[in-house]
Amino acid sequence: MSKVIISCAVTGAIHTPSMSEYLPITPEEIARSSIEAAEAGAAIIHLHARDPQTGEPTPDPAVFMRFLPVIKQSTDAVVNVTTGGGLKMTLDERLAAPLQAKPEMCSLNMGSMNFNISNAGNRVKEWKHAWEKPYLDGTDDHIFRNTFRDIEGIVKRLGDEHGTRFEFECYDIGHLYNLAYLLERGVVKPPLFVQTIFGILGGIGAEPRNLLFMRETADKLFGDQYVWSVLAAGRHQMAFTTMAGIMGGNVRVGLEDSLYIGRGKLATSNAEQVGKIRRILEELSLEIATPAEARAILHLKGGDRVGF
Ligand code: KMH
Ligand code: ZN
Repeated sequence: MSKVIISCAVTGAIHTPSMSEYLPITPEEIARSSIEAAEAGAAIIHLHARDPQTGEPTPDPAVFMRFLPVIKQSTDAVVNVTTGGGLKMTLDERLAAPLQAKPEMCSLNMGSMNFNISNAGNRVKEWKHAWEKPYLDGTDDHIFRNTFRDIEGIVKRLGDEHGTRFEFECYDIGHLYNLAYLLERGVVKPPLFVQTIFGILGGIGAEPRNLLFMRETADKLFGDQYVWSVLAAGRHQMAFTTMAGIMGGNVRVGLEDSLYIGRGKLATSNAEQVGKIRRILEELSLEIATPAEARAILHLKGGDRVGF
């Protein structure tokens, strides 16, 4: 049985500073939280950047460059940079930092979709920053754009030109078929790292039967040409990642996907979530992959061949 790759998504672009005081915001906080997550057992660190003053998601490569080298110098973890960016960014903005960083991995979202996070701030009593509420409220009219042309452009500009490989973000069954279409045409190369995502409003719901359905569909479409991983939003995070581990899959945790460590209890760090899923997996006699093992499983180019 292959070892389990733990990815940790440390800050994202969904949660806002008023939702949790523990969400890393500044480059220093993002670097520290990433290093702690790697020390706790994450082999892959998935990264977004935020405006250091306001916490608003930013595509600015200069901000990314304040934490990417620090993480690289302090850990052996695989650095995975978002191409999804934040909700209001154009595709060119989303690609600015990845094109400069040329990381070993980037996320690649496998379809255009509704992405409604307007309820994410329901428990917030007082907003710290003016951008937060309108940012979330606007998502009931938001289309997260990822056309076939967009996706193929990203594969060409990052994958073909810089050897970056991808975490294929699949939020619904159709996204698996989109990826299969690209595989058939030779646009993407195996082994595909398929991140199946549950519980985003606009994607497939977080129900165990959907986990089975996504897994069965991916097996049918990709056979032995893929490496399966699971993330689930909010309160479903630990249950779904545990199920994934039992079923032979890999897992993603982190404050991008859930701010909680238990019912009604905020996680105080990314490392706390990594430590929790690691304990659960090890109790199930599963072994955790090191960054070197993750690189071998996913055919990555190596941490010495990046642009930071
Ligand atoms: N926010 C996650 C559900 C990206 O960064 O490209 C998916 C994600 C997207 O991580
Ligand atoms: Zn992300």
